[in-house]
Amino acid sequence: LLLYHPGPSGPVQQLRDCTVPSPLLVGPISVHISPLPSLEEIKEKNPLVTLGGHYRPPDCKPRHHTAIVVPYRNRQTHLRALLYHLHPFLQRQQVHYGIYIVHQSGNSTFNRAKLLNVGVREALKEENWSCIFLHDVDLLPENDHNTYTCHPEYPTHHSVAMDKFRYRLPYSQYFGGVSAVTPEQYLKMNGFPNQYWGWGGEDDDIAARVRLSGMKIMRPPSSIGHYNMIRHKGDQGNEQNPRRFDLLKRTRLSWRLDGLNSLTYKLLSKEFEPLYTNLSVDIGDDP
Ligand code: UDH
Ligand code: NGS
Repeated sequence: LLLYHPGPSGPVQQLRDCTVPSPLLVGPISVHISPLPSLEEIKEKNPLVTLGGHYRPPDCKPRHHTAIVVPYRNRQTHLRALLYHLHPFLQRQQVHYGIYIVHQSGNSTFNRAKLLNVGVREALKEENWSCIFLHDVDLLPENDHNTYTCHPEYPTHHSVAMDKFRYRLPYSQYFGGVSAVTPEQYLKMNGFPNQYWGWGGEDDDIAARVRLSGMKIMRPPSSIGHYNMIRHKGDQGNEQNPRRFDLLKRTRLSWRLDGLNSLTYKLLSKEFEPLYTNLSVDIGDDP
């Protein structure tokens, strides 16, 4: 039911709050789709998504405003699969959302956590998001009861049951894959480390920051936080970081100095694509 009242500049639509849980949820979903549709086809299946990959539920007032931030380089088919699954998934959850792809330009060593810092900062410049999801491009959620919203007090780790780990946590402090913070939680932990160039450890550093800043990690039930990882080989330019163990030993000392408060980068372009906002960024190189 819609209610209308006249606003200062003509009639303003007043929507009822969206109900919780969303009546559109279906539970477990299959993510095995082939052939993978083109971006054009995905766009056609999601007519209410606006330029830059934004969406608001059309017939109720959303309770949540979630930015999805994806660290990215050279994973085109994964990106297409993610967009194909995530748009309808989030629409069924009736959240107001936007998808930000943070593309590391150039050939310097990949730096996932720094790209996430950039994504959070740029997303918050654009809108007053209440929740920010940090989302690997190759992880497809398999149950829409896994809602893409934030816990008011503590960061949440969502990818608790990935097929590649036989639907279990690989270890209790694991924080990789898909996780979420509010802007307040993000500030409290001084964001993420900027110094992890190459594969490994940055997610463990983020988990340590949660603890060191006086918070703890929340998780959805393991039966709900199911993810399918798209299989792939190791990436060029993201070789194992031999320094990760030394860096992790120092997180207790470094987290206040390195993070959101020391972040520098050059935003090369911001493109409003039909299904996502593409941020191309120069984050420098491994010193
Ligand atoms: N990513 C890219 N491009 C790259 C590297 C990483 O887009 O070249 C992004 C992407 O969102 C990916 C995330 O960073 O999902 C994490 O990358 P990852 O390689 O750490 O993790 P992933 O789960 O693979 O993709 C883990 C196994 C790969 C080889 C392990 C080496 N020991
Ligand atoms: C740990 C890594 C994490 C990584 C996790 C899962 O050992 O960064 O394995 O890796 N920590 C360190 O290397 C210190 S995976 O099985 O996905 O390749 O996320």
